[in-house]
Amino acid sequence: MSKPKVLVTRRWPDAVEARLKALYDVTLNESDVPMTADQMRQALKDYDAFCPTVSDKVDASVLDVAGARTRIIASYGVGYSHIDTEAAKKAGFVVTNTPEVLSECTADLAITLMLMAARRAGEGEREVRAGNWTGWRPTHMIGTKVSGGTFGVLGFGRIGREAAKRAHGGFGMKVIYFDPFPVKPELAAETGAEKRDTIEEVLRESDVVSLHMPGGKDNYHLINAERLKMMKPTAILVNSARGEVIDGKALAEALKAGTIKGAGLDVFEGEPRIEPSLLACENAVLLPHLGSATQATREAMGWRVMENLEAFFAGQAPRDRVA
Ligand code: 8YV
Repeated sequence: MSKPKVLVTRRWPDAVEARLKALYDVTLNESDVPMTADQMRQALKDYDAFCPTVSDKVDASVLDVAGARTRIIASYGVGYSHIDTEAAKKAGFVVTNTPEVLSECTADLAITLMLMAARRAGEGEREVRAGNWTGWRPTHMIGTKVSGGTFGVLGFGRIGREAAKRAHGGFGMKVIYFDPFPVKPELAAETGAEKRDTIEEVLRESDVVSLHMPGGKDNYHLINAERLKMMKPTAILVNSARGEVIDGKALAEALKAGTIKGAGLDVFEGEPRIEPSLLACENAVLLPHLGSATQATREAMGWRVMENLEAFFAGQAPRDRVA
């Protein structure tokens, strides 16, 4: 029997690619340019499995393809708002993601963003590199103390809870959270996290607000001008979830006006494009979607895609099926 044909839209860690090539007839898209909708439609006709990343917008127009050969769309990443899962279901595609394996590293990055924004690390580095540092002085580049403050989590899933563990265990922060779904008491107990019934309560009470909900239309611009005004003027906003959860223009205005103190952002609506008014904000830390970017995690994500593919082609249910 011939090997299933698999298309991978981005390069993966070497070890995972080697195993993938041993098992399947693999095509790796070597280009750094995301595939076009037409190329993806063609891929769905030519391959048994299609493995996209967050950079590939697999929307209804892509999925509505006559004579598709693909049966599984195995995404490399936990978030899957780049795939229209409703349309995929309707068209008969199985869709999988890679949960759990990237929770720790993404939470680490949320804490990095919190500290960088609170302690003005990006600004400081820019000053040193530009040769503008004139020496130590008591009033130079004063930041915000996070230790002992309140860490507000919006979306208390795996990554949100890992971030809370770090904020609580490492920085003695009180944890509060909002999640539209019930959270098991033992999971909240790990950090003594207190539930709040609304997003607004979390915004009003927190010194740091960390976003950990999925992207997509349900959470589109959840953090808007009105909600930013509910935050403390000393507060820091952190986003390691999805860019579209924040209205970027409203955030830039809030940062400029001093409505909030600072922001740490790893994800952007329409990335890699960045809202120009955000680029102009010294009090925003901007990173290029590095949440899961460690060797160990990127390999683990690859192994998880492999596990899903292997189960699927063995006629079993893949463990991470989301559609
Ligand atoms: C991934 C992420 O690296 O997994 C996710 O949802 O946001 C990232 O950390 C990226 O999405 C790869 O597809």
